[in-house]
Amino acid sequence: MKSRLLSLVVSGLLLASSNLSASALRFSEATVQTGTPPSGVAPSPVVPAGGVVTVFTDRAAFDAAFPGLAVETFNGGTAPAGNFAVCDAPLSSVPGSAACGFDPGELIAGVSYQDNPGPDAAALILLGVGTSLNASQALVSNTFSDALDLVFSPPVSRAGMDLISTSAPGVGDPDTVLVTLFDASDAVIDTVPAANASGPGVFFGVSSPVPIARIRLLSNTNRAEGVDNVAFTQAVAAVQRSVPSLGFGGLTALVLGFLALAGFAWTRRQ
Ligand SMILES: [Ca+2]
Ligand SMILES: [Ca+2]
Repeated sequence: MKSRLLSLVVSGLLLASSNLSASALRFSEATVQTGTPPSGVAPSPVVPAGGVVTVFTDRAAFDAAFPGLAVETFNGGTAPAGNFAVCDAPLSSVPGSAACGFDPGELIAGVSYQDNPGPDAAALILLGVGTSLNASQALVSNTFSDALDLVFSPPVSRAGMDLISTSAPGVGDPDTVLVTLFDASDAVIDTVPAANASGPGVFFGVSSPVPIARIRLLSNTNRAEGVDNVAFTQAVAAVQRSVPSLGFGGLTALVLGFLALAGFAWTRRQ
């Protein structure tokens, strides 16, 4: 009898919570909450399922391993503090019709942000400062059931970002995000089933031996997931192709080597 009563209570609670989350299908329709502080839940271990990629959970360690990367802050867009702006997908350095105030070329080129399934109009949210307890502007998906895709062209060998997750303005408690990494042929490289995220953001970095063409982020609790402070590098092959120059030292060595050979040949002819 006791166990039946308990199961009824649990069912009731589950129903209540599902009704709560079902009340809004999109972040832009969610009711504003009064600043929910992070609950202090301990971060779960972040382990790639297939062990193919290397995961970083500390930005300082990621920066030390891959120094000098440009960082996309999303701070150049226009979203009111404590509120948000709605943007069309895809969002990139080539803005669409509603690009949340980003000028053409303002976002770092080489990556495009879009909802999945998508891309759709009004599918992205630029969070103003503090809206999800975020320290600065950040980009999340709008429809809760959607994922957020980062599409890289050319593919990248490593990427780091703060993972954001929120269910309504004012809400920033911890969440976990399923991260799926795809190669250029859209085959899965590896997955990270439970990367830590929150309204303020939790760092997640990845390095892959297989170039990454797409990173899909999906909240494990049906929230609006997204990113801030995104850093990435081109895959090694692409970098080598784009840096053919010898530099001054290399050129000097080449000239000296040529002169030495010419001198040797001249000496042999004497
Ligand atoms: Ca930012
Ligand atoms: Ca989602």
